Amino acid sequence: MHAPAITGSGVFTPQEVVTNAELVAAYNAYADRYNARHAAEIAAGTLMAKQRSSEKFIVDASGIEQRHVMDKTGVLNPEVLHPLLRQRSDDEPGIMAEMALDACNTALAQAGREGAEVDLVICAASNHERPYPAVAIEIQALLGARGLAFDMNVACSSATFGIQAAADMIRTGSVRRAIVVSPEICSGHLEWRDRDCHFIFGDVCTALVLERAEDAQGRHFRIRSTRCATHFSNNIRNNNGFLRHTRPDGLADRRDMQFMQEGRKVFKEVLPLVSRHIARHLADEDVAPADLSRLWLHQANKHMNDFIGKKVLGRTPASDEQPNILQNYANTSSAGSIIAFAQQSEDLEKGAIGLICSFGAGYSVGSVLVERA
Ligand code: CO8
Repeated sequence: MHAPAITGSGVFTPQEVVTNAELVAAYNAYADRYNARHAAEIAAGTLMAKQRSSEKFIVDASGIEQRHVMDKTGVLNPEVLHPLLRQRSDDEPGIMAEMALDACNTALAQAGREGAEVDLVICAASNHERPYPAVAIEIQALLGARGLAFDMNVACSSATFGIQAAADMIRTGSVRRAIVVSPEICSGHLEWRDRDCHFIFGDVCTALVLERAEDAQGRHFRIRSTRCATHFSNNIRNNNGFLRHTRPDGLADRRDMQFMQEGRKVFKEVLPLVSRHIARHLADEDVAPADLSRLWLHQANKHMNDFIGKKVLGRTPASDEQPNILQNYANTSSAGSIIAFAQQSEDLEKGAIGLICSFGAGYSVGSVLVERA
């Protein structure tokens, strides 16, 4: 058995930023136009008027201040309200592979490695731009990597589940060096015409290099253990599957073809699930909460993270103990906890212990216990 380690991390951040002010202005223009167009039905009581969105609500309810997106022109056009991404030819790299290449190259440079030294690529994300060929295999080819590659989807927990899969393969020796890459184009499956969720998501790509600890070229994080769990719930759901066209209304612009959630239920049900999961993982590893130097949590909601941090540590964590990046990135699904890890881990001293934890649709929860080496 070999000890797996995280030896490099990379984040590709799209250049375009949508502030809450821009988002709310676009949504409110859409709502006003919608209400004007449907004034007669609304007056007759056969249609509900659209309520306006508010910057104050968004910050107070979630802590999100802005998000990065792959295209803001469509997102901010009240007649469009979704990103406009050109159709690429089959001979060009796909958009997810392009984002992935950027993040992977940063992670490989940090690890002191070349693409050709990688023998496993897992593209772990909450949506893939096509079912086949796997996006991971395209990334493998662009990197010049060897071995095998496959796509994984466990929604917000895709990256941590991907880390567990890669770490286990490194432990047993079936692969020597892996990349877990998470290109998340959440803007493409967010319903921007729904004020309950239009503020939640952003786009990004993260990548991690995992290899045997003995192969590490420099400072790294040894993976002490991983733990993944799932519990079925319909409270976060998307029905845009491949059978869509077989349904009688298959081409309709149905609301459930985009991201749907019962946010308040998710909030209430996921918090105890995650707190218990982390507590058991730490206890099984004989790690006391006081021994934890850092918690890199899933980035969906600041209040959720505050609650989990307090529950795990038994006190209010300092901001550097439980860093949040969601104010800048919003929820980036599986990439959120990895952005926090990539951007806020360099300062940790040898021997420091930290925990990456993601949670979300499924429900799913994944935790990775790491030690600075
Ligand atoms: N502006 C003004 N008012 C608003 C707005 C708005 N934009 N939105 C809602 N309101 C109103 C509501 O209508 C409601 O009004 P009323 O009381 O009159 O009914 C009131 O504000 C309160 O609304 P909520 O109860 O919805 O507000 P909450 O305090 O619950 O906050 C949150 C909403 C922020 C969504 C919160 O519930 C939350 O964060 N929940 C947890 C969500 C979560 O963690 N989900 C995980 C999803 S991510 C995931 O699993 C990945 C899925 C795959 C990726 C998909 C990518 C697209």
